[in-house]
Amino acid sequence: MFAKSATIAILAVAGLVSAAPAPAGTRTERDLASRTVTQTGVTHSVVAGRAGLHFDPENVVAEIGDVIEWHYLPANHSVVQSSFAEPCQPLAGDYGFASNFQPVSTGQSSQVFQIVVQDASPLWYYCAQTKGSHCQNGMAGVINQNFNSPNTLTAYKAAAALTGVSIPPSHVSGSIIDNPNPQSGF
Ligand SMILES: *[C@@H]1O[C@H](CO)[C@@H](O)[C@H](O)[C@H]1NC(C)=O
Ligand SMILES: [Cu+2]
Repeated sequence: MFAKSATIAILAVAGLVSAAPAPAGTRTERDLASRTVTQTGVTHSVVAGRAGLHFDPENVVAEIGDVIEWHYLPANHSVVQSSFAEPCQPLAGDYGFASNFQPVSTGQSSQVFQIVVQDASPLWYYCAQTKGSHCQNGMAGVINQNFNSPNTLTAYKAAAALTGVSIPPSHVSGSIIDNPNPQSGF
């Protein structure tokens, strides 16, 4: 966890630095829409690739306005939003959040991926790495699972295991920024 002042500084950077410029006509505004929710100053860190093909923690409970920040361990993971019903593929219309692939040989990635939680509905996501079938092998996570619903992360993973191959997103949506603490261990 970061000191509150550090988190605010990160958010300031996140607001200014968007992902790589996209060609006209592609959709990149989603993270900018985060400015319409009041940010809480709370950041939840998730580590991709800790303990194998796994997000840690894979189940996060967050408030609207919280930041979710993914760090990446070796070897080459990503974070892509999907629906519950269709695991291992981007949200229909491809408008969910999506990071790029972050190849890492040792330590953790020099960049992190951030989104701001916009509403209280569950956010399902997976790693789109096809080499090694990460999503099919359980590399998936959820933010704000409804614990009274049969739509559990366990059920998502079971359905994911039955998909043939993961589908990558067509573009990045969210904030990719320099890792605020690349030397921190996980
Ligand atoms: C990371 O994985 C992606 C998707 O499989 C691939 O296109 C890319 O070449 C990989 N990068 C490295 C450095 O292995
Ligand atoms: Cu992965």
